[in-house]
Amino acid sequence: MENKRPTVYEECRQKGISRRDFLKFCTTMAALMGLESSGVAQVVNALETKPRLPVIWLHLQECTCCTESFIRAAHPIVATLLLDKISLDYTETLMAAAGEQAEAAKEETMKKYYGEYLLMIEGSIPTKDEGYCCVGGKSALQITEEAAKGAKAIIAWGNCACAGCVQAANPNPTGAKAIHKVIKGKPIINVQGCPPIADVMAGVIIYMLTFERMPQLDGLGRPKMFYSRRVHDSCYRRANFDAGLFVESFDDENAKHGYCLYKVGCKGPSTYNSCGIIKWNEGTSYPIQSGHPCLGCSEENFWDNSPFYKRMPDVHGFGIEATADQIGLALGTATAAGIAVHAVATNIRKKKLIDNEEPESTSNI
Ligand code: SF4
Ligand code: SF3
Ligand code: F3S
Repeated sequence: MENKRPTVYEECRQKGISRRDFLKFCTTMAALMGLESSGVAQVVNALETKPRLPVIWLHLQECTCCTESFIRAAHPIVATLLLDKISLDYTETLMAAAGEQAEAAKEETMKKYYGEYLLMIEGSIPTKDEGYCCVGGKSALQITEEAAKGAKAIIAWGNCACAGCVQAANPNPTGAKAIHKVIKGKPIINVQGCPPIADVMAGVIIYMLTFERMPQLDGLGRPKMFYSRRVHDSCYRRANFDAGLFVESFDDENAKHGYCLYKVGCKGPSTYNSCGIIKWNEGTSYPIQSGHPCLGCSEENFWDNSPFYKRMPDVHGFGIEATADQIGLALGTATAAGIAVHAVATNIRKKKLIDNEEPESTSNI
């Protein structure tokens, strides 16, 4: 019989969070998830009536950037609320316990909440040698398999856990693999980005708590509510792209004017993420707004796909490379044709992703 645990709202109140701030938080979260106004009531109701989710957060081969992002969540109470309320029953970075005590806390959570806890994983699994990334005498693979057994669902944080990130870059010396390549038979959500946006991370957790099911995922396992649009589609420099106004080098006049960064390597046209909409650091900015091209950090193999500061090579399915030159020379038909090709190619690619969506992606967990 489950002990009577306080609801998220009760815990908020105990922490001194006002009803007003609590409601504001619920509204923000519902808006981020793209819910209708009735969705706000569902979020409020869930947080008022349900206890926090038990969580085990594993750190495998990674740099901790996802944790860093998460604890800097935009809404002032997100970090407090989630860090306390989802209860990081086990996370090597943030928990006070260490060594055997920490291992004992993990064992206890796995036993006590068997079948109920969310397993959050930051980092890739090295498969070349068991000695890489050992914790408490166990290999990363062993640790993950053990923790996955009793997990209700797995959230893979960041490009490391979703696709291997920098460790998997050629020549991938540790044989780094994404979680979904190794763990089978469990629902896995890939929350992509290097790191993912804090509010996106929070939104996924709140969604799971509210609806008790997996969010809809795209063909790469990413929640559609945050990854269905290209960075290019919400980019405030897009008008410059369309007008053929490009930065040619980082110190030129065009850069000062805030022209499009496509020619200096921007991967926005092939990258699905919410950066242009949600942004970072309390909605302050994101790479492109800081004058830096999108590196495509929410896509698989982004370290190897192409050099960061060179315009995209002939990425399969995209037809804009040649057009970028033509646009500058002759606006008009070339531009229109290029953009049309671009749009069609992108839609085809996106359609494929949607068609490939795994059936269990909307299932209850
Ligand atoms: Fe924005 Fe990059 Fe697209 Fe240019 S190429 S409009 S900078 S996303
Ligand atoms: Fe990884 Fe790219 Fe940082 Fe989140 S996601 S740990 S490197
Ligand atoms: Fe990553 Fe591009 Fe956003 S580099 S943070 S997906 S703008």
